[in-house]
Amino acid sequence: MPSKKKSLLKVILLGDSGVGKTSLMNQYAIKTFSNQYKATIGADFLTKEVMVDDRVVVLQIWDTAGQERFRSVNVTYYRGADCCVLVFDVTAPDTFKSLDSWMDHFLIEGYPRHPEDFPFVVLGNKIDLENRQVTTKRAQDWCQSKNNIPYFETSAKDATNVEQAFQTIVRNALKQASQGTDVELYHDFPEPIVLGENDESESSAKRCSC
Ligand code: G3D
Ligand code: MG
Repeated sequence: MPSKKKSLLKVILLGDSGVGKTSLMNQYAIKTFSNQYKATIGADFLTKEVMVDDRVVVLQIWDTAGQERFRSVNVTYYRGADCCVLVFDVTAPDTFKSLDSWMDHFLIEGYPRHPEDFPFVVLGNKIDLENRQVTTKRAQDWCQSKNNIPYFETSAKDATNVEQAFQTIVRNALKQASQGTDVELYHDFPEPIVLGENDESESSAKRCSC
């Protein structure tokens, strides 16, 4: 009989309002890009099942759902995170400058067990737009200065690099979770409750709100 045990990984998206966090999550998990998405209040997450080296990993991708607009991300959002994805908009330099403070906020408020080697991934989003203002080099330099954080340039709109970025996110989250300190890693857990009338997922993505 197949084992019901699965790996549950929690990934959180952080960055200024408008950089494309929700769009990236939707593009990756349910392969849609919609300008119609309306942020809900409170944290919001999607789950997606992915196969990594013959085993099923359930990825919970948490979206701030509007809290970031007021820089008031609830610390419960950070709890138990296995990877923190910092997102900025390559056409908006201020969103790039904010990465430092988002990172600090996570490290201070989130109390990760190993802050010195906690996995971050940086995404420079909206590369489909013409008016880029943050160069690749500038972003890479920043990432290098922060202990070599992996950096991807993405477009949630046309899906450029989204899959590739999430592969790295999953691998790094898995590495973090399997360092022996994450008791959540293997456990039976209930199927997520799907809210809303239309389950858009012919894929394995499901949305929950809390
Ligand atoms: P957020 O969740 O970080 O606040 P959203 O950001 O995902 O809500 O995106 C904010 C706006 O940027 C949305 O447009 C969205 O369609 C757009 N956007 C997100 N990612 C991309 C991208 O890769 N390319 C382009 N061209 N636009 C993107 P609106 O018009 O709804 O504000
Ligand atoms: Mg959003």
